[in-house]
Amino acid sequence: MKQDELKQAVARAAIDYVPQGIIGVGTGSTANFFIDELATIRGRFEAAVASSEATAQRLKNHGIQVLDLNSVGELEIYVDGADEITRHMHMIKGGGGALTREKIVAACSKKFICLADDSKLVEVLGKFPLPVEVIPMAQSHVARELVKLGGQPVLRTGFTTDNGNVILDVHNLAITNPVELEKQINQIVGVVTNGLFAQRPADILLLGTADGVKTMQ
Ligand code: ABF
Repeated sequence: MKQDELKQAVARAAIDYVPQGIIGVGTGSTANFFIDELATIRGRFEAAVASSEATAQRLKNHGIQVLDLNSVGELEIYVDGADEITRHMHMIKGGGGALTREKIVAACSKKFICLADDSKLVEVLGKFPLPVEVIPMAQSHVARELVKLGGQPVLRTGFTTDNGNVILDVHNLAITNPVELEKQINQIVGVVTNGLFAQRPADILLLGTADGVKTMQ
């Protein structure tokens, strides 16, 4: 099966988890498949909260109401993809640059449902460069601090986040303790968020494989 077919299969499987109320919706190509599936059950749920401008636009294009996070209470579910995920449900996210809003919406949700094809399941996180969103004036400072942690930060050129910040993609990190590293990087002054989702891991992983969708929790 092609990767897109696996993404589509997990997106379809995620529909079973959609509650009647308001849904948190992620960003990226897998999340886009999910948005397209949501469009087929419009009316079965109330509205959505988007983790990026791109997601908000795609939802609206399908006629799905998009609400501001500050106008709603806790969400039942947040559905999003990942760049890497382990069996412990720790993830690297942010390849699409939406990590900060993704982490915020995930934090406001009772359940995080991660959609991934099986190429994303890894033993140890870090082969995918870890995205770190940084306030522009702190870019050099944060880069030096990331080098001290053993990484090789590379500025994502020509890219500005929805929040007006820059992204440093950190290569060559051996992420053996994701919970600790997530905290350490967040303590660097000038860092807005890093793409480790370990302190608040996924609750359910819908994994697309050649043998069908596997549910892990
Ligand atoms: C979002 O989309 C991001 O956190 C992650 O970087 C990316 C995954 O992209 P795709 O679904 O296109 O592989 O989930």
